[in-house]
Amino acid sequence: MKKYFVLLYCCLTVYTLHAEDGYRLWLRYDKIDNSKLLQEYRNAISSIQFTRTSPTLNAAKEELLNDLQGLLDKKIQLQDKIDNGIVLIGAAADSIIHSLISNDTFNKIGKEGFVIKTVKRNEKNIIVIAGNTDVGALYGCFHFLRLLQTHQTIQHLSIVSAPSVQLRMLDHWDNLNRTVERGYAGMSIWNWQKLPDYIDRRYIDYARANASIGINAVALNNVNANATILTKDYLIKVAALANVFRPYGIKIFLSARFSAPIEIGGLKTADPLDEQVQKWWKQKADEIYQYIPDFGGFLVKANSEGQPGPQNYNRTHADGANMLADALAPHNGIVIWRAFVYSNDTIDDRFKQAYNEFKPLDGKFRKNVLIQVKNGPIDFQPREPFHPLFGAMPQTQVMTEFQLTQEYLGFSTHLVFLAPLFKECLDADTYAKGQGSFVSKVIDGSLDNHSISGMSAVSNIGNDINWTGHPFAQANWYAFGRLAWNHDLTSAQIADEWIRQTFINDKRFVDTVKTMMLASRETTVDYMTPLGLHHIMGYSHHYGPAPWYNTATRADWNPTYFHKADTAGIGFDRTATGSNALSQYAPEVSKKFEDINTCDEKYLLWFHHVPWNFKINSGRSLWDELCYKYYAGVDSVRWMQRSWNNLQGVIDDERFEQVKMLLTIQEKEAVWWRNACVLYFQTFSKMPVPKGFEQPDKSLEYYEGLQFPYAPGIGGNQ
Ligand code: GCW
Repeated sequence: MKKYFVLLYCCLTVYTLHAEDGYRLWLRYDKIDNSKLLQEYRNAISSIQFTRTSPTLNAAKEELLNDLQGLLDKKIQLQDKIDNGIVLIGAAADSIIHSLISNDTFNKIGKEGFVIKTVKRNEKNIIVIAGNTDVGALYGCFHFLRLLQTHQTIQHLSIVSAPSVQLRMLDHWDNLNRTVERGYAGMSIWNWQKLPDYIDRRYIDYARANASIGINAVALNNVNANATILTKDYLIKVAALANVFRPYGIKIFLSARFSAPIEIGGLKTADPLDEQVQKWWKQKADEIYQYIPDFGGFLVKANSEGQPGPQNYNRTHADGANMLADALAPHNGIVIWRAFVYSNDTIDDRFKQAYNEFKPLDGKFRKNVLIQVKNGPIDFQPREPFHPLFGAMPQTQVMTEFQLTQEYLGFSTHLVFLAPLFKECLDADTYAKGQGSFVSKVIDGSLDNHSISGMSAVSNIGNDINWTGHPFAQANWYAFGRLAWNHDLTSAQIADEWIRQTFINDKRFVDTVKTMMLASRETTVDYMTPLGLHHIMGYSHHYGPAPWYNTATRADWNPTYFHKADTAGIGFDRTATGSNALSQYAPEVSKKFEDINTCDEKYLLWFHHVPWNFKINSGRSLWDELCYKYYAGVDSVRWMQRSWNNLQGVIDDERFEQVKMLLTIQEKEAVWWRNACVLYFQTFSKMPVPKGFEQPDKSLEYYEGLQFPYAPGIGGNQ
């Protein structure tokens, strides 16, 4: 008997351990734990009906059957006649749907939008979920499930929703050997060796997760690309993934290595104006579309950080992009050309280089080219001003590139909710066409009437059981998808939804965790790079602080290049007396930053070399304020720890403990950042750490001596 109990106990433990390992992301669909709501939902939903079958509607059917059964804890039937409590799913062209939803409504939702509406038919209450396309209907189903998971009422539904941008894309920096450049969540989820025959369940769950938040495109491989992905053997593997993703509305893109015609095509050149090269790419595109008829197109990093590109042949970025665009155009494919370029030879401020390179090319790109611009001018720092290319290329479709993987924000051990960072960029006013010319309007195409639009983000996904390493890093994947769908959502709304779906709807838990999440980005800025500091992390691996580092082969890979601390002060003068990077913005924008006395302090050291004793708004000297911020950052992490610890027992122990351990690491590393930076900058300011603050317990030499030969995520293009 005892044996059985032990066995049962073990099974249960294994079961619960597995159940709360984070694998299910926000797609949990456990039984609604509020009895009143459960009753409401059970009354409203008795069975589901699909107008037709199609691969996408079948995916929706499987999703609804499983998930509703989980949420309502009752068997959900498939029906073929209209009855009370039916959820009816289909597309505009289906006659029954057409009879229930007006044309007007369908006109509002475009190709991928959806409507969810409570209607009456023959005295029966039914809920219609429909799109103009099946994928729209699938998105509607996921939204409907979200309503239930977040405990919304589903009486009198009338939801009409359409995406803000067309291309909502994840860029994986995954190498073919399964290492992930800047990946901190294990190896690549793409198991190239087992593809095309072995379809890992993860591929399907990945597609479900993306579809649930509207992500409709993925670039599978690193932008530091290996041409092998374009060979037949690999295209067959890619096609197998495309088959899994297709029902979920996801298109595949590949990062194309510009020199592929040489490396895998046997040509002597990759010159975009060479006819043989053009022919090679056309044939390659034709071949790809044979395997993947809905292939999205190419993502290209060219003439950047050692990657080959058109400039190797004295051609422009437009020449390079257009050649690929011409090869893809017959198949409706597109080219996403990255603007992350800074030259090896130019000594000009790195901030300015992408703009200098691309602005003169405005209007020179084909219609099926999108220029992908990082949110800020340097490189995914904890805080950057918006990239001056937004609004500067009205005749070119420009899209954003965000970074979910936390290369500069604590890898996968720091809890940093990135929605506020994304919003800061999207809500920034470029003044390109006067007040109100927000980055969001540039990239959704509305400011300049573009026909394609997009938002992308570098993925933070790996084969860790919980996908992203840190349970809270899942929130960044989620937030990106939700914002690409609707850039008007607030960070708080997104956090709220995510917490409810990923953990529980308990008010105290939701409120506490939301407050933590919303403060977390500013907290990280404070303990890493307050007041506009940037790029002061460890060399190459980017782990931890190294503001002292000054021996990189290029000046602009050195932290000292960016902070410019000396005995007079600290910060990069980018006004007219300095690099004049500010002149790349519209005058209304540069006006906000150019005066040291009125510049928003969050960006102060981005634009000014500020004397140590300069009085800033708080009344403190710059030095004191810098210390104050670094210390406040650490204090906030400690506050997060306390808040989290108070939640013990409210959620499962497994994720509770994981987050607790990770917060301990975050606290240690926040102290490391603070101490290392304060001690180092103090060698210039020669001022004391203000009274009352705990004094660093280690020396600057200690911090300078730390080495991390095996820090994760270092790149390559294997
Ligand atoms: O953020 C930097 C990274 C590189 C990356 C590069 C880029 C893929 O340190 O690892 O390379 O940007 O965006 O191309």
